[in-house]
This record gives sequence, C-alpha cells and structure tokens, in this order.
Amino acid sequence: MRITGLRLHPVAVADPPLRSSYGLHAPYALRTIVEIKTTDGITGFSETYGGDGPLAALEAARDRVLGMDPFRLTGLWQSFQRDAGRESAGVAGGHTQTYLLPGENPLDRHARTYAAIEIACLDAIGKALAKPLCDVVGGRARDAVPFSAYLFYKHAGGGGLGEDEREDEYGECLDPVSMVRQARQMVAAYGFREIKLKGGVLHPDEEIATIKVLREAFPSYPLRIDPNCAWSVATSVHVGRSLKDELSGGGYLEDPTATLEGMAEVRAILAAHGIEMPMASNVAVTRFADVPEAGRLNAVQIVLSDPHYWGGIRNLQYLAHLCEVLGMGGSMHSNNHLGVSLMAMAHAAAAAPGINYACDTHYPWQSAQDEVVDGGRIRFSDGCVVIPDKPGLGVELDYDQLARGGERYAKLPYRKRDDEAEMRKRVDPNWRRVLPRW
Ligand code: GKR
Ligand code: MG
Repeated sequence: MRITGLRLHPVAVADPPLRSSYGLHAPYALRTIVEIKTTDGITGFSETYGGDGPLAALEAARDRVLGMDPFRLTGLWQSFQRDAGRESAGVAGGHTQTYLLPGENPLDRHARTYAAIEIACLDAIGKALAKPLCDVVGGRARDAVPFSAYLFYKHAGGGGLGEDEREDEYGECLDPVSMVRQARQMVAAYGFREIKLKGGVLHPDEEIATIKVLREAFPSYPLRIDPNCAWSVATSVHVGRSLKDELSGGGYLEDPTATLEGMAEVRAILAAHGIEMPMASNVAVTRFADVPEAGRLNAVQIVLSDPHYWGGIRNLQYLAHLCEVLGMGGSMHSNNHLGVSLMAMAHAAAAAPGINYACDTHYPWQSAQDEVVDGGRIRFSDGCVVIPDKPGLGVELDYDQLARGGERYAKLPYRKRDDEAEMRKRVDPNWRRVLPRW
C-alpha cells in the first residue's frame, strides 16, 4: 500500500466565549481535517490544530508523505525528529516556550505534524485490515474510554457570528452557583463521572468556592482544577490547603504554577503540611525528556498526554508506559475538537493501559452544526466513548459538512488562535496574560 493523495481541509467551528488564563476563546475555533488516499483505494482521516501554521507544516510534509507506505511510520517519525533536532538549536527559551497555547509551541511543531499523518495512516491501516485502530496498535486495554466534564467560566453567548450565531446552551457562568448549573447540565447530557474546572480566571478564593459547591453538588465525583499556571507558588499552596479534601479521592491539582521547579515546591510545601496533593501537568511536561525530570523533582504525579502534540497514538502508548514505569498516572489533555479527533483520543486511551484517569474533552462545547463526521455527533454512554466495532477510527466524513466548515473558515479574518487578543477585543482593552496573576 502507498499513499497517493493528501488533502487538507481547514475548518472553523463555532466556540462559546470560554475563559482561561490564556484569555478568551474566539467565536470560532480553527481545525484541520487531514485525508490520505492509498493505492488500495482506502481513505484515512485525522484531525489536528487549525490555521496557517499547522496547514503550512502539513503542506511542507506533502513530498515525504506522497508515495510513502503507511505501515512505515517509524521512518516518518525519524525524519520529523531529524527536522526537530536541526531546529532545536535555534529555538530560544527552552521551556518558557511551553507556556504558549497548546498547538502554538514551536518545540512540538514536528510532533504535531507527524501525529496528523500518523493517525490518518493508522486509520487507513485499520480499514485495510478491517480492524479498529486501537487493535491495530497492539490491542485495547478497555472497550469504553471515560471522559470528564470539562467546565469553563464563560461569558454569555454560544459562539459563531452574525447569522451563524449559536444558541447559548450553558448561559453565562462567572460564579460558583452558575458553575454548578453548568456541571449538572453537562453531566445530565453526557453521563460524565469526573469533573474538571478550568480555573485561573476569577480570584482564587472564588475558584476555591466554586470547587466547594461542586463538591456539595457531586459528593462522589473526583474533582480537578487547572488554572494553566495563573498562580504563584504561595497562591497554589493556599488553594491546595483550602481544597485538600475536595481534590482528594481521584482528583488533582493541574498546572497551578509555572515550571517543574514551581510545581515541585508546591507539592513539597503541601506535603510538609501533611497534604499528599496529586499534581498533574500538560504545561510543564510536554516532551519525553520532561517526564523523568518531573519524577526526579517529584513535581508531577499525573501526566496529561495528548496524541495531537505528543507525536501520535503510538507515542502516546510509549508515554503512558513510561508514566507507569515511573509510578505516575496518565490522563489526557484536550483542545476544541470535532469527532475525528475525539475518536483518535478514544482509540489512543483504549490502547494505553497507563491512561488511568478520565480524559479531558472540549467536545460538549461544540455543536452538531459543525460536526464533520458522517452521521453526526459522537455519542457518549455514561461519560464514555465506546470503541465502535468498525475499522480504523470508526468514522467517515460528511463532505457537505466539511465544505460548510471550510466556508466558515474562508470568511474569518484570523488564521491563528489568539485568546489574549480576543480578551482585549471583547472584555478588557488593557488585558494581558500575566503569569502568575495571583
Ligand atoms: O481551551 O482554554 C482552553 C484550555 O485552557 C486549553 O487551551 C488548554 O490547553 O485544556 C487545556 C489544558 O488543560 O490546559
Ligand atoms: Mg491543563
């Protein structure tokens, strides 16, 4: 089998005005749907970050993808690794780069591009062998993958612009009470059994109060909070001490502060107060080399993997295994995404036994109007995505929907996610991302 065609479909997906320490989500998130064709007449799909940067990187890979045998993934990975190696000397700032938005970090640019090709190849291989993708990469550890309810503080609005403005399903949520309403609504719709709150938006005491009311409303649910490094070490310790009971029992404190050293300090101070707080990260740990270092410093106990920027599904399996070897847990990070990406995440987690926490997903924030998967939105059953008994990822594309996504994309004036600019435009003209903010 050889790859004979590579098609890249940029799409725009309506997104509500969600807040984080990065700023504010724009009315549309950008994604790219990748399609490969093979000599056997098989089409493989994947979904990755959107906008000019990811598109140009994929376009630049066209020559090495065309003619390639989709089974020969190791060679492709090595060629991207060589590119990354050549560039690394020129990338200034090392780890400081990781505080950029996921999908914008130059350090994992090649891993992201490779991942988009790898997943499409694995989808094609699954179709060629008539096997689900997770079984092609060694077999599944689970048939159903649990996801968590990913709560966001948000302004009023459902995303989209003008005539394309969407219904505001969850309403404005800028205080603890409305957040409980959001959680109840999302749990009722999807059956999630774990909850993650995106923090770093309101004063930390308001966010502490939010977790406390969520605990009252969901007494048995593991709870997590992730302010994306918005807090100093002292504030992180304050939050950890205030929420020592609420975040125990399967929950965790995710990226409260910047750098592995900062995370290690928070963990050590909390331990000195008798609090064994599990710390998770998708910001301080973004490369394989970070994982042993995070263990050595005792900075991170749970690594959030992500096939989109950790170099695809097989690298995610290696990562989950490395975490197990080092005595760490595994979870999964998410950005805005459609069903192709959700299925890739589900297959990856199914085939990686070390992913032992419910995965994140932004999926509830997107709507059926934007879904490009044939047959519409992926369904959840009791908070899980069940691995379908279908080859590859188990989904086909709806090309009319894809074309609509492309039309929305063509009309947009921006080609890059910029939450800071959006925040200045819609909420506060003087807003800047400051770390730590509190
Ligand atoms: O969508 O604003 C967001 C999130 O903050 C996202 O960009 C993060 O990458 O979900 C992510 C996280 O866990 O850090
Ligand atoms: Mg995070």
